[in-house]
Amino acid sequence: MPPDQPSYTLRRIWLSREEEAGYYYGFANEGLWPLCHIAHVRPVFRTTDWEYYEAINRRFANAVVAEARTDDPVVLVQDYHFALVPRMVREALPKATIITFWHIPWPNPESFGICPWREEILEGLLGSTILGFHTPFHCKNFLETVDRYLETRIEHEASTISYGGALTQVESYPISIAWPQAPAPGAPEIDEADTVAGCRRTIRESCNLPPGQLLGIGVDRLDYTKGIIERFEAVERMLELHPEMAGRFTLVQIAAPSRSSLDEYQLLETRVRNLAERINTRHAGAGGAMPILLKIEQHGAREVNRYYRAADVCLVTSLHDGMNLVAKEFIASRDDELGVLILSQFTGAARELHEALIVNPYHVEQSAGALYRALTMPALEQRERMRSMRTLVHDYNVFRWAGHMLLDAARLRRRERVMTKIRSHSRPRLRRAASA
Ligand code: ADQ
Repeated sequence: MPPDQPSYTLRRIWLSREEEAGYYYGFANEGLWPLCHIAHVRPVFRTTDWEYYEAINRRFANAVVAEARTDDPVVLVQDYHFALVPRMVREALPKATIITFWHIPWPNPESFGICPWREEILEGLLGSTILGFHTPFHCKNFLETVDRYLETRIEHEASTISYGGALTQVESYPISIAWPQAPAPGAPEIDEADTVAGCRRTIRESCNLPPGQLLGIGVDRLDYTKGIIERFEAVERMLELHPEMAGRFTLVQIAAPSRSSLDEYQLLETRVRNLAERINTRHAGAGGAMPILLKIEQHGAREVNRYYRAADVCLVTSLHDGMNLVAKEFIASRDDELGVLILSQFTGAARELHEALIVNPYHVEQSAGALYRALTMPALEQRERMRSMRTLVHDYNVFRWAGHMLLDAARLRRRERVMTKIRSHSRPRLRRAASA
């Protein structure tokens, strides 16, 4: 991959329909996903799903072991679909350096304790050399969970867990995005349609909105953790408090269908559609411009970027989110240094993007107030905030994220090699001392 410029090999692992239903939709997405997010959706745990989860984790681990060319490879395991893989790989390749990154939040010990296979999940993850989360808070929750349910030695200062003679380093590595490349000197200018002015014009035209329409944008997978209902309610409340905005403001919500074979997600889609319709009926402006334009479909990255650049405000109102990359993509897209980010305090991104308008999405009045403030914010203040956030996202991009994990892994590998050497030097001396 990629086919036109091959630089790495992708090995695909096949699942049957039943395996996909039990392992992916079942244990991972009806069990672990709601378990780790505080969104008040009950996790569902079924023994059959767990059995599929174990079996599929084993299949992936076996594939990794079969691909290994040395007895100490560096293995990167990603996300909650593979909690058991680190231990399984470790058993076959004891000298491997295994980096695991958990992309979603880690809950507190009480919440995690609901999982009937909590010990197995923890033991699985502790097969890792390094276990990464987005925020120090998720690391702290993990350490406390391990402390509650397993017999281990935890060094809080070093953030390490010693279990069964092996050490796991638990660290925070806030993920980010690839900063957009500036055109190379001499390269053709970007299309007019991709300039901020071009995006503002064409997106409004394609949405049948007047040229001066104030535009909000929401981009999410259609997931109950993303706070789409709460976002629509905030729009409605803002229009009630500021009726002069009716017809002048539209929120374009781009929602990618996700996990739609699960009841909870079908229910959410119906609720989202109905609420948008109700708000549009009640608050349509005199000119006919709707407050909410709902597009339940996957868009290309270039098109999403055009929406970001066309918007006056981007709304990220997740009820809980490991990081949230939409917030960072919006910032990266705004080389004009304008536009306002409204950001939920329950995202990992809120730990870094302090110049966003931070809101509690459960508090509809507060979000409505932030939306009005964003729409009336002077350009000077928008610039100050945007400039500061752009510096941060530019500097802490996804390459830094990967680089930090790899540097830590290299440091631990070096330390392990030195310790092995010291042990092999001191063994003969110990034997001599014993025989003397
Ligand atoms: P997600 O829950 O998927 O990721 P997020 O970080 O926002 O959430 O990433 C979503 C990505 O999908 C973004 O790149 C966005 O542009 C894209 N996207 C969303 N809707 C789209 C649409 N309709 N059309 C096209 N693209 C769309 C999980 C965790 C997050 C964590 C990431 C990365 O839940 O908390 O930030 O992993 O670790």
